[in-house]
Amino acid sequence: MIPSFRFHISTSCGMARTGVISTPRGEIRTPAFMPVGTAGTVKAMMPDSVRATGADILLGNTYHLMLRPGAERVARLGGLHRFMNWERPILTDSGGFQVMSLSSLRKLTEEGVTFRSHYDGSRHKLTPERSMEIQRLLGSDIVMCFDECPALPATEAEVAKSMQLSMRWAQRSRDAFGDRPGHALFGIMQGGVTRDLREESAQALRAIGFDGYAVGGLAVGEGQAAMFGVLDYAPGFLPEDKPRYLMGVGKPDDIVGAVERGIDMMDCVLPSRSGRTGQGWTRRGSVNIRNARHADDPRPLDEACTCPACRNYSRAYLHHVVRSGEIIGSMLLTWHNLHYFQELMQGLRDAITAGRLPQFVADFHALRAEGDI
Ligand code: PRF
Ligand code: ZN
Repeated sequence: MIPSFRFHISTSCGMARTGVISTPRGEIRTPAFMPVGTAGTVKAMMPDSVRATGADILLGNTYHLMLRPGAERVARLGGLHRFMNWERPILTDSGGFQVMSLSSLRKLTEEGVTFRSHYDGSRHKLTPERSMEIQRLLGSDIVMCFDECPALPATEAEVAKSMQLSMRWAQRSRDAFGDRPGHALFGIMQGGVTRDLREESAQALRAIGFDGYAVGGLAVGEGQAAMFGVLDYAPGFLPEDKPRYLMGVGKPDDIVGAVERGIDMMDCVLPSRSGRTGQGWTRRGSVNIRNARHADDPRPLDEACTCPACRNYSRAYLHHVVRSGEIIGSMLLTWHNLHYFQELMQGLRDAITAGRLPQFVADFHALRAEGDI
């Protein structure tokens, strides 16, 4: 008997909730932050180190892995978990969003999307059916529906048309996914910043029925106020007893605001990508370690942080290795950033459990307002 995919909410505090998603590959504590392992690696980190930061689940990408090294090859090599040496849960994005942002010569039809690879210009096609097949070949634990995230700015009519296409693709994704015990399929809500379109999208997804529901189409340039505006109502359109995943978000203050509004899962390249350019995220905001003011500073990036970068190295050292383009600079800052993001999630979970989320949020903003040391 394969253990099933389940979501248990232990405590709610306003719209916010904390709980656990159980999968055959382990538990995911929610609210959860998923580090991005696009191409079968969280860049500059070993899997054990990613785990040591507190991550329960990683995100992988259909688009990148289908192009290189290829989904069939990964399957022959035992699946993505074994391939990248990460035995815990993996969520894979479905490819449509990455096709739109990365590839060239895209052609969108009712059937799906054809495009040229951003690596070598080769021609490829993605449909809901092929996306489900690729995510199955990879061995993904949480599979995302194939959707379209409209490029902004777009008119309301364009957003409506795109959302309705995504809902037809959601039904095709559901049909192609079939019944796979222990694996989950998440629907993706679209509809831009229009309340009626968000509600229509949620209704369509609920009628199909999914193991979890994502809020897509946000953090695409609308700004935090508009995003929070949508998050003030959108989670309420979704089933209360299923995980809600906000795709591609975000900065620490976006995460806190999303959790307050009922989001259970998030992913973002920010902590890893910005770590590779020398940007560190702390309780006091962000720090550019390349700045000359750090060159002689013997203090750690964050004196309260217990990550290896902060326990063992000075700002002066981090400044030196990042400026010198040394690989360890990327490694240490990525580790610190992921550690900080996971500590923030643990703080949110603890605050919800203790019924003191409003105080936690107030303290979070107060410390950031003070700024870096
Ligand atoms: N759809 C999918 N992946 C995504 C998004 C989306 O709308 C976003 C939007 N922020 C990020 N990643 N499939
Ligand atoms: Zn640290």
